[in-house]
Amino acid sequence: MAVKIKTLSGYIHEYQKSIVNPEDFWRQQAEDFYWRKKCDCVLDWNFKEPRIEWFKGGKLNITENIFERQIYTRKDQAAIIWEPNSPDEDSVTLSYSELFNKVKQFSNVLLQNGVEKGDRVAIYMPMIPELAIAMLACARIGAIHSIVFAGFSSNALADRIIDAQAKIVITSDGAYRGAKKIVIKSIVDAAVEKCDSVKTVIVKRRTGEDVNMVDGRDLWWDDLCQGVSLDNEAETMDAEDPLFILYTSGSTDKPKGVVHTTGGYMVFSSYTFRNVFQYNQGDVYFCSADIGWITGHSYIVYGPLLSGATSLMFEGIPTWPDAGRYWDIVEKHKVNQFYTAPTAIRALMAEGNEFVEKKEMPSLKVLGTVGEPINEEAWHWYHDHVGKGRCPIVDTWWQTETGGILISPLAGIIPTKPSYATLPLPGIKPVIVDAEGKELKGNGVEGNLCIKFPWPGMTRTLYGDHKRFYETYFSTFKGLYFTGDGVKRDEDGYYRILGRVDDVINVSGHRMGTAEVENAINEHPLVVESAVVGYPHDIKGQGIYAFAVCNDLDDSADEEGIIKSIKIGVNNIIGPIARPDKILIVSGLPKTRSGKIMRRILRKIASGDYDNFGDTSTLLDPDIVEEIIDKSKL
Ligand code: 7RM
Repeated sequence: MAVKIKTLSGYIHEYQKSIVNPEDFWRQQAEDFYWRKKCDCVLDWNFKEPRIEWFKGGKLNITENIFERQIYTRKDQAAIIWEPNSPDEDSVTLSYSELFNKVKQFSNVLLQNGVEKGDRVAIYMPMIPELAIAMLACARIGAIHSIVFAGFSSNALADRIIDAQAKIVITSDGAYRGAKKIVIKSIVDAAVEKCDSVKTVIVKRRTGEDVNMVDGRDLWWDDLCQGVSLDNEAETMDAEDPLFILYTSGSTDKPKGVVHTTGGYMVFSSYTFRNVFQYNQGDVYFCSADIGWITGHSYIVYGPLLSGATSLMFEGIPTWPDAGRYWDIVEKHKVNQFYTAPTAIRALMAEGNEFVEKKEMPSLKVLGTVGEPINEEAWHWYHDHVGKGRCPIVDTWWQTETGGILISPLAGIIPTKPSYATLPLPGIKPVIVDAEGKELKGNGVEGNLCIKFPWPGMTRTLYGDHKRFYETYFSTFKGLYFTGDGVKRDEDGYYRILGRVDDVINVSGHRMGTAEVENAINEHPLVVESAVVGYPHDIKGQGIYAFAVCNDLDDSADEEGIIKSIKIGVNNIIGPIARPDKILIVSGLPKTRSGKIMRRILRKIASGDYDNFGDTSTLLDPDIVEEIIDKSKL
């Protein structure tokens, strides 16, 4: 493996180099890998169309870089340590050669079932090793995986399958989540009913319950693997061939299929993994995310495995059987780097210190966070109680679209500051612009976070909708990639992410479009219209507050019952992560004369801040605000 940055001056040097000549810098990073054919051109780009191509002409397979390239040195080393939901069940370790065999075998299974290069494969699975095996098998044969987090509803799954026109769905019978057993297969059945593109459903046994297998469509994973060869030659892929699609929420109701391609994503996910976490050979690295989100893609599977790391994958939840589950895992497997979300930290902090105090966790060297801003209190608790004051915290800022970490300390190298993502990684050029798009230079400024130069891990398009890709990220500020986040650069030049500036809210580190939730609420037969905003929530970071206008309600209406049924509706349409924390039934929404909802006012009411609504002169009906305020106080 190429050089890892080891000192602050090393960082400064590499950063300078990467900015002066990004193409040379990334060409060097790409040299770590095995290319069946080297690229003709490191970078070709413009942010106008936009067109972003890295390592054009290069040919490779990402799984060949995980397995064949490393197999002689890492054959018996653990690739994945799988920790099941229940501490009473044995954990499973898959060495690089064992994982390799499983991936090759399942690649053959996919080929035998008619999956071809370029086909889309939807994966809807709990956190079991077969999830990683399925995604790597797709990558090996050149099929494009589209993993859907197994907490989404059948409707949400169907939307994603239809958008990607997936040919096959890979799933499980059920899932364990803490004390609960969850059905998975019947959710897939309900989704697939609406999806003509799906010809085959492959089902891995996990919970062993009875499931309905549709003749001619549904097949058991284990049956399919019986007697199948372990020999498989990886497909040759172009550097810019799509590797996967991952749907994420935006400010409109339809989720966006973020597309990542092969060569650039490979180089970027592994480079950032090694440098941010300062991973050393032999370390055990544990990221508590679900593979259904980008963090799991880049920092449980691809980044770590491309770096020859041992990656721990956990099926369960942090609070079951008790709030010490993570710390038990850290001690049991001697975890060296631990990466989680602020919402998990806050939830565990709320359970008190006794669980964490019982654990010394001497193996821990690095702690990471991702997904949302971390408040100072949670940062200090993490630092003092989990890290015992001796582990640097890497507060990593990035997005589904960025493919990997863009702004973060390098562990132990860049001095940290609570709540700050600190400095950009090499190759990353952040800029802050005001509402008019004017760049705010120098330190001590605050505004919209944009990136002005491409990096290899960035998304190339939205699946099937390049126009929307341009409009979402490149049209707000000409010539810049717009992140949707607000940011402050302090007097030291350190970056602090302030949160979304668009209609996206961040609930427990999960991105939710307010329009998406509104549409789900509006499906309710009594709801005429609704407005959804985020409000500060102690554990979730942001909670979901919905204002719903209902038809024909008289004084005797059962508002409680209506609220409950709206929540159930949202649950069915999107999934439990989108269920509003609070719903207020109101007789109207504060609108401007031109009919725009004044969300600013609703946000203030939702956060319990009733003074100073700013300029309300454009309000059509000021009385409505008074009514909403009164009702929200009840
Ligand atoms: C990796 C991931 C992206 C959004 C992003 C931010 C927020 C992520 C941080 C953060 C403050 C952080 N992808 N975000 N990391 N905010 N500090 N370290 O989360 O696509 O699901 O979400 O999450 O608003 O735009 S994501």
